[in-house]
Amino acid sequence: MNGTSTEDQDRPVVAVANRLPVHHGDNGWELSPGGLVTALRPVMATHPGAWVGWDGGTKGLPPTLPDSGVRLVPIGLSAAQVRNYYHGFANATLWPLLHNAIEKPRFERAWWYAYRDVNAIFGERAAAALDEQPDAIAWVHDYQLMLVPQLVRERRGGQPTGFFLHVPWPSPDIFARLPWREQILTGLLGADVVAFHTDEYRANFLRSCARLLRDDDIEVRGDSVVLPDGRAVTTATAPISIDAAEFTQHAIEPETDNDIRLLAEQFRDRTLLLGVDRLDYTKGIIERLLAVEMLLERNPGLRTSLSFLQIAVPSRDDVREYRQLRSTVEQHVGRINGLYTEPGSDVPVHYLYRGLSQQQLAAYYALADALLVTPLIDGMNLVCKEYVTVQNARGGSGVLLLSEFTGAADELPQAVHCNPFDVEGLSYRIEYALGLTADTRRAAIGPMAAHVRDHDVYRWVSDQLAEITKAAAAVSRLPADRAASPCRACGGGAPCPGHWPAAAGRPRARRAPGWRTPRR
Ligand code: ADQ
Repeated sequence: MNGTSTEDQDRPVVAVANRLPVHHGDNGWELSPGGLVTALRPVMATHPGAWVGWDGGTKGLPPTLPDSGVRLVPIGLSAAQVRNYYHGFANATLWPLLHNAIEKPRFERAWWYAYRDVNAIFGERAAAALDEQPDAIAWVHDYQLMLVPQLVRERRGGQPTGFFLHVPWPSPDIFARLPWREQILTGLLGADVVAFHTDEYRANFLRSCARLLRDDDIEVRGDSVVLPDGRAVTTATAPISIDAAEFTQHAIEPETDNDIRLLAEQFRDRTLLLGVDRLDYTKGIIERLLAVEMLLERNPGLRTSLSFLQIAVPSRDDVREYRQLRSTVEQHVGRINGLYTEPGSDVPVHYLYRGLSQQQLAAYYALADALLVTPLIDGMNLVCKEYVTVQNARGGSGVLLLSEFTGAADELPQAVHCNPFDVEGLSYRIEYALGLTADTRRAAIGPMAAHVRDHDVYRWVSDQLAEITKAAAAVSRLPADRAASPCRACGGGAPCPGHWPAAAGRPRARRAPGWRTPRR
């Protein structure tokens, strides 16, 4: 695979991600829910190494991940760092910016300084963990840590390093709004491979580099970014996936049968529509509720024969926009039920504000006649992959309504695609989906589940690690003075991302034939 040996595939991995994947639950230390954890858990099982991340303020963390030999490297942050780096720059600046500025990003210099400082701590701890496992691959994750690849390169020249972005990369016009845009790009270009869920995000990133680093001798050649020292950073499209075998197992275990029986009793004689999301303004939960409201308004008969259940996992309630979202969702649920509950009948909208186990989710997925995945923008969306897997495992005939603004829409063309910005249109799409015959729905679920099974998270991991190893090997074949990336502005020594954008008077790199600088 990609010219890499099995030995390369077995190298340990030092994962660097904002949060350590554990929390203290009812049964002691447990793995936390969430997209990134869901994705990385299998990596750590097959490539034991270390996981570097914020301890979330919890004390007494175990030294290793529950049920595995993966070493946990906890990073403690002060209250001010959490406020400014995490709630501020990560979640109120970068998150909205990278999601097409769907909420207005806030730009605060103090937040940026905190982001830089905290990334420096992560870079330092990651490098120390790598010093202990010199044959490991460094794999840095997500928008909270975009300066870390270059920081690791400064400390450990030649270190094979990958970066994966779990969220979208917007068009250069939007990314260019960020006052610290060059520093972010330069930080990422410390990696050997920078990977995205879709071709579109990757192309947006390349266009951002071409537009914003054009005065810095940085050239975009095909899918690579060539730095002034000749090192090429590979970009990759790698749609993330789920552990399909595990969800198939959850779908058929006796506990799930039991849960399904109880739920079937609760929703007896009702068609069940389901939404499962982190409570986030990108997920289109409000638009979904409004579409359900229109559906009930148009079809009085559905008020006693249809239930919509929204399961929302609490998220980022330290950020103003998230607190507002929660209260808006709850207002809509109350209003719709106030308007459309028939006397003596159950409410049409049910709302759970909590996390559930994968097995519990599987029961809901199995019972739901339709899953409504309606993000306004979503890097990938794993929930839809979980749903088709469970439905298929149980021979179900559920239907998937999927926003065309998710990364998953590229991979699941058999879903009923929808535009959540068109709320009325969305309500008609739901009606259309519910009107499909069971045979038509099964004919769609089958190929989608097969695609997810054949492109599961294990394949994603092994492809990514192979890509990183291959790209790093190509860099190591460069002449030593070029592979080390000495900073010309500082006059040699370690590479220095701070100086790329600022450096002046360096010789211009020759542009590749046919390469044109995009207009600003
Ligand atoms: P998220 O925005 O967190 O992830 P998503 O891909 O939907 O979104 O993953 C959510 C995960 O959390 C799923 O595995 C789901 O089962 C779980 N989950 C959701 N609601 C839950 C609940 N109430 N209880 C328990 N578990 C729940 C980010 C990006 C996504 C990208 C992932 C992975 O925003 O676009 O798909 O990373 O890269």
